[in-house]
Amino acid sequence: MPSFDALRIQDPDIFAALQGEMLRQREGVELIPSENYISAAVMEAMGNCFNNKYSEGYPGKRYYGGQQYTDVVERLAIERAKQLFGAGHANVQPHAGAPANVATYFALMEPGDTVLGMDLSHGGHLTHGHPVTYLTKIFKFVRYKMKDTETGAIDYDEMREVALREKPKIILAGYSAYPRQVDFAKMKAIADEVGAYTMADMAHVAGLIAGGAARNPFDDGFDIITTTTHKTLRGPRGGMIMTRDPELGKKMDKSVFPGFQGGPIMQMIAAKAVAFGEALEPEFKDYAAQIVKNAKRMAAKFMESGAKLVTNGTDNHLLMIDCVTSWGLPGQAVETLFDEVGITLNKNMIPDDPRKPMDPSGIRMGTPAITTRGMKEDDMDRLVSYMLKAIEKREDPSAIKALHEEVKAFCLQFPVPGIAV
Ligand code: DSN
Repeated sequence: MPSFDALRIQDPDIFAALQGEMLRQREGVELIPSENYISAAVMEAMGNCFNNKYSEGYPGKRYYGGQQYTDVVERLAIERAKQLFGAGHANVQPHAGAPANVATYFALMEPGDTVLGMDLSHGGHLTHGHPVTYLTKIFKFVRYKMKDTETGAIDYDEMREVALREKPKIILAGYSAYPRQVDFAKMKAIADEVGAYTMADMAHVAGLIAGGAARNPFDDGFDIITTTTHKTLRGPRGGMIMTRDPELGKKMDKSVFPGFQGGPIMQMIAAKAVAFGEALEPEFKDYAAQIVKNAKRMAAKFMESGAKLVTNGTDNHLLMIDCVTSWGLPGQAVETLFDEVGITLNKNMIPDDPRKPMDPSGIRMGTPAITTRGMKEDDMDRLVSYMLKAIEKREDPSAIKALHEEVKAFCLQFPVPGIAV
């Protein structure tokens, strides 16, 4: 674990902020479903002299000398990623999930071409064609949705109709606020009918796939998987693109570099390799399974209390609560209230939300980070009771303060990997 001795002496302001963040992470409950805690080994791999090296190109074919060790780490990251996901080709250089998606779009499409992805209020992501992104100036994005928000079933008939009409180049699966499993085989059949590529942005569930707790889109014939590496996969912040098709692999490599990015961030690639090594260990399967058990238990407890969950439950790591229907409060009010008791989650749009993205009706929460800390089903009961108590006592400042102390004492029983304060 880094000692931070040099930082403490040289830059006390930054050290103080870092120390504050370490305490915040230890004393609070992290329920943002896209966050997690990395191990000490991953942390060490991402803060070191690999930062000093330029390595444009790929192992064995670089534009700069001195690549004896960078090639070792990038090759290891690639090989481990391929093994984890059953991929034939992996590009581990994308700096984050958005660049991985953008590079994939440019590898497969010409300006003006169409992507068919999930409606954004039904769980799609900004990079799946939100009008605020530059992507929509270049490509056309059309939508499918859930047929039934009570079950989360996707409307595959509508998807097929839109695909036949719009002739998309890419049919896109993968979501940042969707609690259910997807029928990749159905999507692949529709894509084959219209000659589209299939792309799965698996950022949220990559760790579940790697750990065998969610279906791998490659097993249903998907062409491309993109992902971040820092969510359920529990690695450093970063992105990755994988395929089983060697020709598509060449296109992806060209698109990432030189098409879109410059020098790879080699210390993050080293950290990706370490995280993938951890995910190949048998314990990772237990972790992935426990994430889902914890989320299901949390969902069941909320529903028992009368809260309204989007899709009435979950199959993965996250749940979405309609706060307006459940408690007569908008998502922002609930996010702020839970912050006051040391429970962090995020406000979120619910399907066809009548409210605005900055003031939506719902919240989104998930179990990856708390599962990494070692929490199990009984602890979910405890957390749900804290959240319901916060709602009940929201007008009583002393009760909220006392609850915050209780949450803190509870959290301190669960060590955070990579943080010693
Ligand atoms: N920001 C991520 C999330 O929270 O889901 C997606 O990029």
